[in-house]
Amino acid sequence: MVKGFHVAVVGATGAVGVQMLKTLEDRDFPISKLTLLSSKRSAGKKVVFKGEEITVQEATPESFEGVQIALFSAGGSVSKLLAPEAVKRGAIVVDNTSAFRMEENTPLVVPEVNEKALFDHNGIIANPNCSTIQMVVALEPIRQAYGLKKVIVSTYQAVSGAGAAAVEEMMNQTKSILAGEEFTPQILPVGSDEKKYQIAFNAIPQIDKFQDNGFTFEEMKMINETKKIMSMDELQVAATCVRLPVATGHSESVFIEVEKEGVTASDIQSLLANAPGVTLQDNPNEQVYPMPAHCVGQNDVFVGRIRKDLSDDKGFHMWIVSDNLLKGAAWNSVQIAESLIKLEIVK
Ligand code: NAP
Ligand code: 3JM
Repeated sequence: MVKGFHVAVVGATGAVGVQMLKTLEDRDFPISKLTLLSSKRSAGKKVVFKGEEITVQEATPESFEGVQIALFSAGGSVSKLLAPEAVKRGAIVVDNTSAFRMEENTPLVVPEVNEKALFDHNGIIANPNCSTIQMVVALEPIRQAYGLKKVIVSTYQAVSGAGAAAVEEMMNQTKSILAGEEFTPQILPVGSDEKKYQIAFNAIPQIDKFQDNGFTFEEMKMINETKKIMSMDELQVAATCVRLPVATGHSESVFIEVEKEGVTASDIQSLLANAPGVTLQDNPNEQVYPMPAHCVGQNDVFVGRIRKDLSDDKGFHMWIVSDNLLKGAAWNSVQIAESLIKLEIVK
């Protein structure tokens, strides 16, 4: 018989948490007890998991007594406060926020790329940013085969990456605009910034807060996390992150420069056709390319529009799409938890 684990999901009622529960169900994850945690607001709410009703509880340090695996996705401040409390009580934490990602003793893991980094954990394992994850899954096989010198990415990010309330805001704005009614933007681009902008029928070139260097924090996450996951401090990375009125599914236009000379677009297509976690959708003659509406609900990273640059022999362009709530968050976390069991890091 497969052993079950006591699993806690922190932020179980959120956009990521809901997908976390669905993924645990779909994967038939070995669970002996499931503890669902949220803020005071949702405490008492009932959630059905595998046909059984579970009551959501307010997350407190004591909530983690006996928990073996804790999946955190309730924002950075909650993780900073409660992840150490979970570790103190013997749990291993998979954290979906940016709270610990760049700490030296915290592995930042995408199993297709650096699963072995899990062995170096000190109680907390960080799940990278959604936009970083889908990009490194597609780029790692290229890096291994041909070397990687430079990455320039522009993102087209879905609203669900900003939480359930942001999706509701987009839907309501859309209805208001179609009905010719007034509305006041309240959430996007960033909850804690003063100005709010319309997302319906718009594109907002700000995700997370601006840093002193002119990049946003989301852009800096992509830059720093990519180097850390690939163990390549010297990699040249630049990012521009843009929010679009798409509910789910992040898209990325990516330019890369490889180290090796003479690589062809079809070399890269063949490589990605057989890469773990990647589905190649690249046939311009038949208008085949990835799109967010077609990737929703799927765990893979979809890659297409692969073509060689017209003036740079080592330059390639591609289009990378994935479900930001699955590979970008819930599936990568559950996949990490599965790796922890497979590698006997949790027993
Ligand atoms: P969301 O839809 O707004 O949900 C937030 C969740 O956190 C809800 O379950 C909420 O519970 C809970 N929560 C809020 N304050 C809490 C508190 N003080 N104590 C305990 N639980 C609390 O947001 P989301 O989109 O699911 O994202 C949640 C977090 O996951 C984000 O803040 C981010 O750090 C991370 N995230 C990571 C990725 C990634 O790329 N890896 C992607 C998206 C999000 P209530 O129902 O009680 O409000
Ligand atoms: C995705 O702490 C917060 O306010 C959460 C901000 C946030 C993050 C983050 O920085 O953890 C919202 C959406 C992320 C992320 O994955 O980086």
